[in-house]
Order: sequence, then C-alpha cells, then structure tokens
Amino acid sequence: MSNNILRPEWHLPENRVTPERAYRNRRKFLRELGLANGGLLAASLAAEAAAAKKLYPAQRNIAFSPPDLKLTNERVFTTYNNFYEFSTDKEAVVDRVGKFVITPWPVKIHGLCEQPFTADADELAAEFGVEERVYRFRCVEAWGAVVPWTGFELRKLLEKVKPKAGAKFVKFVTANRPEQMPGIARLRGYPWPYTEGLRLDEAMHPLTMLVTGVYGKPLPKQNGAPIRLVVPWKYGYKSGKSLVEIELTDKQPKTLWETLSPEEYPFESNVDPAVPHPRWSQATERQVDTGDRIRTLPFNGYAAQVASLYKK
Ligand SMILES: Nc1nc2c(c(=O)[nH]1)N[C@H]1C(S)=C(S)[C@@H](COP(=O)(O)O)O[C@H]1N2
Ligand SMILES: [Mo]
Repeated sequence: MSNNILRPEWHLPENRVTPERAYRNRRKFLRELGLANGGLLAASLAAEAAAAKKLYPAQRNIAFSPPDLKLTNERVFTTYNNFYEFSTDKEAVVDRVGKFVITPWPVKIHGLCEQPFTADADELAAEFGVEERVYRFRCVEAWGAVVPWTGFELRKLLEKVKPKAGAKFVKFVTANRPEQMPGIARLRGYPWPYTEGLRLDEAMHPLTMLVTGVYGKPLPKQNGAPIRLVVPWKYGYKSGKSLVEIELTDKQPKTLWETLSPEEYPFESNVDPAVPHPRWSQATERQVDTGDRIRTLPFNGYAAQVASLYKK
C-alpha cells in the first residue's frame, strides 16, 4: 500500500490490478491526501492521464485486421451513436454527454470466479496491454461501419479471475446515472441499467474485445468511454457501452433489449442476413459514412472464426 503511493500510479512495478479492498483504500487515501495536499493529488491524476495517453495510438494487430477493409470516416462514426441513456437521436448523443464523468471508473469483475477484483478502466488497459484491430460493426438497424478499435481480449480478464466450473454466462452491466445521462428519464419504462450478456464460450472467444479506444485515441464518451464491449459477429446492441460490472453467472442474463422485445432482440443475436428482423430485412446494410449499401455477411464476415461455436 504505502509503497504504491510513493511513486506515481503509472509506475506501479507489479501487477496493476489490485484487489478491491486495496483499490478502495488507495483511492480513499489519495482523496484524503488531496484535501491536505491538492498538488500531490493533481500530480498523481496528471500522471495517470499521461499514462493513458501513452497507450494510444496502439499498434495494429494485422492478424485481426483484414487489409481489404476501408475505415469508416472517424467524424461520422463518432457522431452517429446509439446510446439511449443520452438520446434516441443518434446525431444528438454527442451533444448530451457533457455531464458524464468518466474518471475515476472502477469496474467490478465478480460472480462465479475464484479471484474477483475491482480495477479502474485505465488500470485494466495498462495491465492487459492494448492493441488496435479493424473490425466490421453491424447495427441491427441495418447500418454498418468499419472501425479501428483499441483494447484487449476479454478472455484475458476472465482468465485472470478464474471462472468456476458453474459459470456458463457473462453479464455486462453499464452505467446508470440519470443525473449525468439525460436520456434515462425520458425512457422511464426501460429496465435500466442497460444490461447485456454472452455465453462464456462467446466471451472467451479471441474476437471478443474490451475496448478503451477508437481511431487511435481514448474512446469518446458517446462511443462508450471509458470501457465497452465489442463482439463483432453479433448485432451492435450486444456490445454494451460504459461498463461498470462484469459478472460470471450460471444463468442466462436478462438483457435490456430482450426484456423489451424478445422476438426482435433475442439473446444470441448473431448477424445473419438470412433472418429478417420482424420489421425489416437484414440482407443488406448501409455504410454510415458513404451511404453505400452492401450485402451483409453471415456472422458479419466472421463465420470462419465463430461458426463452430454454434454447431449443434
Ligand atoms: N449502454 C449502452 N450500450 C449500448 C447502447 C446503448 O444504448 N446503451 N446501444 C447499443 C447499440 S444498439 C449499438 S449499435 C452500439 C453503438 O455503438 P457506437 O455508438 O459506438 O457506434 O452500442 C450498443 N451499446
Ligand atoms: Mo444497434
């Protein structure tokens, strides 16, 4: 403990992921220190910010970034957002995130595992290391994009907490802060928080990423800062934004969208051009920046990697 705070936080020599109690104590200590000595706290926070900045841009992993994919325009992708906690108007989200506070950001990883812990989003990124991957992204509303995400495989985090034999699913819970998220009060009937889930084998798949950056920079608030999920072979709503909790469980989690409309948004939700949404076709998708309409691919183009997960 005392050893840790003699040096800037980014200089932690050992394991950056701290058990929950130590994490809380350290934050509390820094806060108390801040009251007595604002300068030191500010210096520590500045060091953390510098460490976070150094992670971006991260090196691209070409094995996970098909060379034929052309990136979607950055400005378009970062200003056309589905984030109902702020607005249902995709172009308005970016203007409503001003009050959203993303530091500090403890993420709790718990449930059916041997070694639960809590760590800040930027500590997770530093601990596991980040890389860039260019993935196709497909919203259930029949629009798509090609996005350079920065993050790490969720698998690494799950291996760290050691799932127990009974763990069959992973539940993802996202921030629920009506005072910072003006869209929540406007959708009173929704079962907040926005919750999603995966089977454990889907969560362990190397394509499944925890993302902390995009386009070579830290994730903007409207795209799910400071940490979100990305599951490229599933419709976009499976990729919860601004995660606060990751729980291993033996029961299939109740998701927000499945609770609202199970026929339209079932738990599995793999991208499949052959299965129309009850209200529209899924055969094609509009690229958000160019407006081009392209054919949607089974598993969003990732069939070779993931189809075996679904062989009965
Ligand atoms: N917390 C939260 N996560 C969310 C959503 C949301 O409304 N709230 N929308 C989902 C949907 S429908 C999509 S398509 C993607 C959009 O991510 P993007 O804005 O980065 O493109 O986020 C998903 N994750
Ligand atoms: Mo979506």
